[in-house]
Amino acid sequence: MKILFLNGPNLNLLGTREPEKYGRMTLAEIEAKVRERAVRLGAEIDFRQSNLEGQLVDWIQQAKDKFQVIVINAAAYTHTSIALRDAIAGVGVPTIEIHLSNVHAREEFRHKSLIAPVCRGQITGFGPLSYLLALEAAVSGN
Ligand code: CA2
Repeated sequence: MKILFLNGPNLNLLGTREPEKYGRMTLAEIEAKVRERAVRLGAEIDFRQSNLEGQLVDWIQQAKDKFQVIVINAAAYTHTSIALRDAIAGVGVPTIEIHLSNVHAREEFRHKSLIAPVCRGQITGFGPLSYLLALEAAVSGN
């Protein structure tokens, strides 16, 4: 099974700034953890990050027939992007929304996710573990 992990804007800064909000692990370190677990679960993963909304839309569209599941931390685009929502709805690949922080415990503008209604589910607030929980959910296929 092939799983596409997508990461949105500013997540390339993880581990370098705002550790009180997002922890001390870099995105590369999170990727390494996901890869390690994926090997154990017999899954193949592709792990990408972009600051550009259009790039994320392109990757979602291209996932059709190549990946069985998309796991996405859309970062700030979660709360703003109709384009990402339309891409997820249009591509028909089951998609899991994830966040490091608990978006519902933060500013009100983070409570609304434009992509949540077209995702299979949402995992929020478990730090890097959110990525591993999403991997488990993807592999379980529920
Ligand atoms: O908690 C999450 O995973 C978020 O998706 C992170 C986004 C935020 O806009 C969402 O509401 C929740 C922000 C990612 C920014 O990451 C940074 C990391 C280090 C330094 C600055 C930003």
